[in-house]
Amino acid sequence: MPLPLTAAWGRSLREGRTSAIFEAEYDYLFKLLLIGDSGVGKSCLLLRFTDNTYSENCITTIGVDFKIRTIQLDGKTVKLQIWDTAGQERFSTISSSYYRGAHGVIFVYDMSNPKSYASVKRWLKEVERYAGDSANKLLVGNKSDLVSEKMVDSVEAKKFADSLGITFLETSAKNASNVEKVFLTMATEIKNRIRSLEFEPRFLDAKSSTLSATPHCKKFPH
Ligand SMILES: Nc1nc2c(ncn2[C@@H]2O[C@H](COP(=O)(O)OP(=O)(O)O)[C@@H](O)[C@H]2O)c(=O)[nH]1
Ligand SMILES: [Mg+2]
Repeated sequence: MPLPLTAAWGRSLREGRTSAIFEAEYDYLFKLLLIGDSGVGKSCLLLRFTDNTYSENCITTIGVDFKIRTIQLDGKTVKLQIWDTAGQERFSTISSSYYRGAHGVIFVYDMSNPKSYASVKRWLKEVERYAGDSANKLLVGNKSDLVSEKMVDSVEAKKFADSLGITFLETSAKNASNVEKVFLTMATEIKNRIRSLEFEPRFLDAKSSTLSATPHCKKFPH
């Protein structure tokens, strides 16, 4: 019966569980977060990546926690579960459960808005507090199409990202520039981190509690 099955799948995904029936669908499931000030374009980036659409009013999150897109990476099927806020960032009241179990966090600022760039430091602290320091991070300067309104220097942002040891990319959800690259880079970096853990059995043991908190990152051994 396709309908009840689909409903059950949606419910179990929402509850952070996956039905055994569906496990064969992918090799990896990564939980990614989009974080940053309100208005920087998080929802538009998500919609561009998952639906390849853009509108001036990208409110994706009414009643929806996340969107999914499955990609292929080095012959593996990687399911990206990408969480977007429902606008709570306006009030700095993102629930700690939003961060839980995240494999990767994408920090977004608006290149035409220096305040949103300054806020990244605050969002970094939030993430370190709630998601732990094991999640991969990536810095994104969005709205690169607004060339004449650019207020945040790319060299400065790149230096900041380098100081954190993370990748920096400039995107435009509007004209789709670099949007694929952001998510593919993030997925590749997470996959590489997880693979390096697999080759370090002692480290795996020591970190077993961290790994068990993220049960979906790897469904099948190679
Ligand atoms: N010019 C331009 N505007 C954008 C871009 N991405 C988002 N916007 C606009 O910025 C506003 C806020 O976008 P939204 O995705 O809702 O931001 P969020 O609050 O971070 O989710 C909307 O009016 C979008 O149309 C972009 O790449 N270029
Ligand atoms: Mg939004």
